[in-house]
Amino acid sequence: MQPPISRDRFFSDARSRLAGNRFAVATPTKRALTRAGRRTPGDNARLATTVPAMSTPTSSVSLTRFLIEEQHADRINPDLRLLIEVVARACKTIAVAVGKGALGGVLGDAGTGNVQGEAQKKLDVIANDVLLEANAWGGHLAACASEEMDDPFPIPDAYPRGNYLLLFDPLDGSSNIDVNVSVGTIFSVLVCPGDAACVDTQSFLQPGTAQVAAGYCIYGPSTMLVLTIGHGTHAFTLDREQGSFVLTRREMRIPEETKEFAINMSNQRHWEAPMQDYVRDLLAGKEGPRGKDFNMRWIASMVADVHRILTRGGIFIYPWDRKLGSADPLADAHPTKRGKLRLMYEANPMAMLVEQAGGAATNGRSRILEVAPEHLHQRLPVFLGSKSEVEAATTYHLAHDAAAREALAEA
Ligand code: AHM
Ligand code: MG
Repeated sequence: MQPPISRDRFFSDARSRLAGNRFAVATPTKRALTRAGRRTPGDNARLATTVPAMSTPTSSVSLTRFLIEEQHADRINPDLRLLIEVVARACKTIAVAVGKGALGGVLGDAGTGNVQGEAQKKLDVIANDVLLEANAWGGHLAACASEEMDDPFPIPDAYPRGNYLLLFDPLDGSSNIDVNVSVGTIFSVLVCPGDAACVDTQSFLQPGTAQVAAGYCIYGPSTMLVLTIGHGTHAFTLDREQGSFVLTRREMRIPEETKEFAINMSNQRHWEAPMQDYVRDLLAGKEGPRGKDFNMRWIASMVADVHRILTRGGIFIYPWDRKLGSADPLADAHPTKRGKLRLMYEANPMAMLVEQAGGAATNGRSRILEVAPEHLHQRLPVFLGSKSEVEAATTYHLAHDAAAREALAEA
């Protein structure tokens, strides 16, 4: 006979099962739940048999437990583990603010602009402050850098300084907030190089391959944290009742092939020739050179688009376009005028997550993680997702460049 099951254990099991998204077994009936509340001798045994497949609480893995197990496996040190926990805690606070919507008075413009000349939303500013405040006193960081701040923010002298650098886009896709579409926080963690004090911009200018952790938190129908520390990409869902992130997908894998692309088609007339060719062939479908029909999705919230791609495959593209400020994609334009998305706190962390899930990420010509940064707020074209599709899009650009070089040599 199975051991008796207490009322608390019964409900905690039910909560764990909801958090773990395992609905394959029978949900306890209302009567069984009522009985659990007013049990009499013998009821426990009956309950145990009424709900035979109830898993024990230990079957759900919290973010804390996941990180401690990674530490035991020597894949993360205690400082980085605690830093990630602090970021996750800040994301929970941001999730609450985002979730309040109009009731919290947090929608609309803040009336200020960021270094990129973009109007800041109230929630951009709130999310930035939450991340700064949460990370200031932990003792793990030397400095933070953010999409919303011109320069790095050194940890104040009043607090101990650590060895890590944290970069973030506090609320990506914030133009979607007022229409109640998913937005998210993107973050990247670097190590302070050499003996530098690490309070200046130069310390942050490291390629994406140097990231020791990267992730995003998506504030959607459920709040999810998707994380890599260089050993796979894993997804955690926020259990709102318990207040903790629970591992719901270990080792996410992006299918290598896809029939779905994500791009803002309204910019088509501003694209360069290889982009025009690539998308023309996608749209030609079965009858075209690609020999298959493609579907299109564009949420205009990178976190949400990338989350879909990590979940079911696809390619996400924000290509170079003429109206972004440079005259030629290959010309030596100012680093902040080479694309729409930012290298240090958007493209690099997303590229690491995608590569760790078996996908690929390029700027149309080379691997994003190997781009040498020149500017904290540098921008670049982004192609990421299903490996073979990213390779196909990249090939269109490289073949175009090779043909242009040949034509130049022959002239
Ligand atoms: P943001 O960081 O200011 O929110 O801008 C980035 C966002 C991405 O989330 C999204 O992919 C893109 O901008 C959408 O751009 P567009 O409105 O040009 O389609
Ligand atoms: Mg952004």
